[in-house]
Amino acid sequence: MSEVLNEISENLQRGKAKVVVELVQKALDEGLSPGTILEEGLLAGMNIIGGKFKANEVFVPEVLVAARAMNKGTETLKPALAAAGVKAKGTAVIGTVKGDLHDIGKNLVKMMLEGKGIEMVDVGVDVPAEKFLEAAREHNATLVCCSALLTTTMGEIKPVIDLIKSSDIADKVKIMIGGAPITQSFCEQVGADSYAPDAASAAESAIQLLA
Ligand code: B1M
Repeated sequence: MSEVLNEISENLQRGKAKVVVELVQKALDEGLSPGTILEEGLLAGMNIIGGKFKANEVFVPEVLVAARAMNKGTETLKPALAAAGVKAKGTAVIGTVKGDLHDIGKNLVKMMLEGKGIEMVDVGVDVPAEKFLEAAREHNATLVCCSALLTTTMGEIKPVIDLIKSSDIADKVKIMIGGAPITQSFCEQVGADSYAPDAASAAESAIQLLA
């Protein structure tokens, strides 16, 4: 692998956003393709962080700074990616359900999915079912991600699923759910397409759902 790609991956893992931006520009100047810089530099680094997070080797602050470096690097790369015709792997809507204001986990999941090349539409917190549906329609999303952190708000997930599954876009949209009180058996009970216990697993699951 090219030295500069290695450096991008390593600095991204350390959360050095400014250095990552400089290295992405250097890689472009050296003539590396934007797709290669994305896959073998930025995404490679983010995948390592995702694995370490899953294994409890790094924690939320490290993931957040790495994700910020990933976002800055991607911003630098975006014009070149668009020019080279590298397409996003799909669009997903993400939000925390109605009555629930917790957003740290949701933001982490969002960043990890962005790290996988998925275009994310963040509808925020305290999101009613109708807003998830409207955003999915408006942005032509094929994945809706619902986060819930309270036992009192996890019941708001089913109305989102019921509304989407009974809508005109039911056939093309998959639903992924997660958050501290959510389990696989709850996922099956409410009819979601997938449950992920953490942000790294959510990113893997999203890629499978979008495939
Ligand atoms: Co709140 N809170 N909180 N809180 N809060 C909890 C969740 C709680 C467990 C604390 C406790 O009592 N031990 C408890 C819930 C109890 C229960 O329901 N059984 C609780 C409570 C009760 C409350 C209030 C009701 C307190 C009150 O006012 N009396 C209130 C509710 C407000 C509301 O939402 N309406 C409240 C408020 C708050 C703050 C505003 C102060 C703050 C939120 C700030 C913010 O988010 N911007 C807050 C916080 C910070 C917490 C704790 C301490 C931390 C949550 C967190 O961010 N964790 C939490 C206790 C705890 O978890 N230790 C607690 C880190 C984050 C990375 O993890 O969100 O689990 P998490 O996300 C993980 C996974 O769950 C998963 O991936 C993430 C990364 O691995 N995941 C997904 C999450 N979403 C996913 C979606 C997916 C897939 C995976 O697919 C779509």
